[in-house]
Amino acid sequence: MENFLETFLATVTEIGAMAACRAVGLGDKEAADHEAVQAIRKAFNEIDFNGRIVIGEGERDEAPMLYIGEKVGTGKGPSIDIAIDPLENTNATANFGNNAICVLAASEKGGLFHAPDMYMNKLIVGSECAGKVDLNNPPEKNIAIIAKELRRDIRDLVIVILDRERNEEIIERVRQAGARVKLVADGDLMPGVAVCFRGSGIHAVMGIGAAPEGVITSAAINCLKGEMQAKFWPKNNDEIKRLQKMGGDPKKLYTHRELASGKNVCFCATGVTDSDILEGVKFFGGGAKTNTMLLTKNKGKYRLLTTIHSFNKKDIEFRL
Ligand code: VTB
Repeated sequence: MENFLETFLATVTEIGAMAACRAVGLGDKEAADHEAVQAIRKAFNEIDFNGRIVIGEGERDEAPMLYIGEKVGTGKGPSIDIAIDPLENTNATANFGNNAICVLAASEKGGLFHAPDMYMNKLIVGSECAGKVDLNNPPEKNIAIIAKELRRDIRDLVIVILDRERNEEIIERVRQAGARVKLVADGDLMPGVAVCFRGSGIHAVMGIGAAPEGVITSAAINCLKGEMQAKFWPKNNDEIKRLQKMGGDPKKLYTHRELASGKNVCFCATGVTDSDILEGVKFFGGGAKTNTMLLTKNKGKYRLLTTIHSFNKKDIEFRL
């Protein structure tokens, strides 16, 4: 990643979050997503880089903007691959729930896995448990390892799992093992990032969620010191074929190092509504305040950016 490019990319998620936030609480998730997509595309196209969307809103025929393969940027400058979720957690946005973010991962060309839109079984832990857990273990064994490495009782652990029928078995087994399950209605991406922060109150993410979100999460994990392991979870033969066509192996256990293999991976997320780590957008007369997490792997930097945006540009209101 060229110097400063990641700062421009963080501006893109800020702009996307502010656009999506206009639709927070209005009950229309498509409108919220559309606002974010339009604003993001415009913002990308003002930046001097040669961007390519590798994970976006879907295939070209189903997504008019930010479709897979779309070129973004002015075309001048470095070649960068982008995996983007303009609005992760559209339901939370529509209903003013928690954990909606505007998020992207970027890397030099070829550094992000081109995951098709299907499910993925995930296991995400913090640095203390990295290299110790194994997605191929029974969940009970991983729970015991996590407790040991964190020097806690199993009953102290909090494991985030998406509240879906497909996760019923793992929810039951984690509870039977004695750990506490924090069920989330939507959005397993930010909890995966939160696991890598002491004091977040989350000790692991487990269960089946979306693969594209998994790749974006893995970029964050690659910048932090945690570990993510994942296996694609195709529902049928068509999905297996699609995965194979995109270079994926349905039997393989992938780590965050393979899903986000670039040397210059970066991750930016701006809160739309409040989440485990980030505050959502707050509007005030004539402006807004955003909260963004910017992680860059090769620079080893973790930045939390609070930005005040003044809409009339001349009359900035300085706020805390
Ligand atoms: C998951 C999860 C995402 O959407 O994939 C979910 O990873 C979709 O699940 O964070 P369903 O198909 O069962 O609705 C999110 O929760 C939000 O994008």
